[in-house]
Amino acid sequence: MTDLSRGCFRPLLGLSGAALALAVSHTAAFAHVTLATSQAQPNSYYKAVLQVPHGCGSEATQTLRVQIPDGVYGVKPMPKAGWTLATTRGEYAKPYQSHGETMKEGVKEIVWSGGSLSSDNYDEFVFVSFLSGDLKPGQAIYFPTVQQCAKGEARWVDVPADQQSPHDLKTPAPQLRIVADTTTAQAQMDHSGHAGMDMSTPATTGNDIYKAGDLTITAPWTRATPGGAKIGGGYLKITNNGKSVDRFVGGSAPFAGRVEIHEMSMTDGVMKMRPLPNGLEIKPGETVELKPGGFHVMFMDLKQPFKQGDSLKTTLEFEKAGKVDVNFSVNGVGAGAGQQHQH
Ligand SMILES: [Cu+2]
Repeated sequence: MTDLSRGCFRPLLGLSGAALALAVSHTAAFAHVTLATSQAQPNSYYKAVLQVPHGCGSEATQTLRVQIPDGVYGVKPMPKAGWTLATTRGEYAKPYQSHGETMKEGVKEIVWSGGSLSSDNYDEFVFVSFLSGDLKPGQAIYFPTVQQCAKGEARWVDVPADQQSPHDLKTPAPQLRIVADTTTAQAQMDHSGHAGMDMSTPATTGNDIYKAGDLTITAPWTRATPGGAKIGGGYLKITNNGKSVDRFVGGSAPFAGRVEIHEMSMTDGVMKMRPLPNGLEIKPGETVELKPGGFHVMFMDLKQPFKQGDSLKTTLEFEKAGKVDVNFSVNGVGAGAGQQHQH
């Protein structure tokens, strides 16, 4: 990856009016670069699809640059055939936690260059990201974007001032509205497995019952994983019908690199999750429920997406009852959904 900040790279923002004037053609107002999905929840994955409907006036677009705002983490751009992909990394305004690691820096700008997108054609430029839990519903964040052509450029970098609508701007930056409602954002790249605050019973679950020694395992289920999600949560009930303590210690699955047992809990007002290295105790006569917002099976490094309606064979492992094969039924993306948590 090229470090653009050391080359002839010029920051996107704070540009002079002269270049801006050059950029705007009479068709500009109808040729905004926008995000295909303009709403998303905090604390969730977001797949950004930048829609480019027009060149700089009649010129073909040769370069597209987009700047990543604060609160957008772990950005991974999608390469495009015929275009060279480069990123500039930088420090995050606020570090974030991912799988027990503190991430202090990441991609702050993406550049697709060396292509030629005719002004008569339309194309999309894609990246995936994670939206901070600090983003507030109602808030808008902006992804300033610049199209560069053989002659001139179009700078979609304007951010509305208070009370101003983006429609008042000549060259508005692509906008993402942060929303609270699950249903609005559900079609997007939702965190695949984790629901946080909402302890409600999921809409649908599997109905299978499995026996392993003194244990009864009921209704393993998971959710469809949209987009490129690499993790998924698994939920089930385990009843110990025996006289001694057993322990759910782990498992394996052909579709996942690792299978862990996690716990989600509230710490200082923030939903956090942690692996349980010693597994999960199941006392005699007790039923332990693994559910969104609490204990869960964590499928990591997924090798394939989970598709609704699929049944995913997984081997669960218990200290005393040993190994048992179960099937996790895959429900919809939003099944049992609540607040998403950061992974
Ligand atoms: Cu987890």
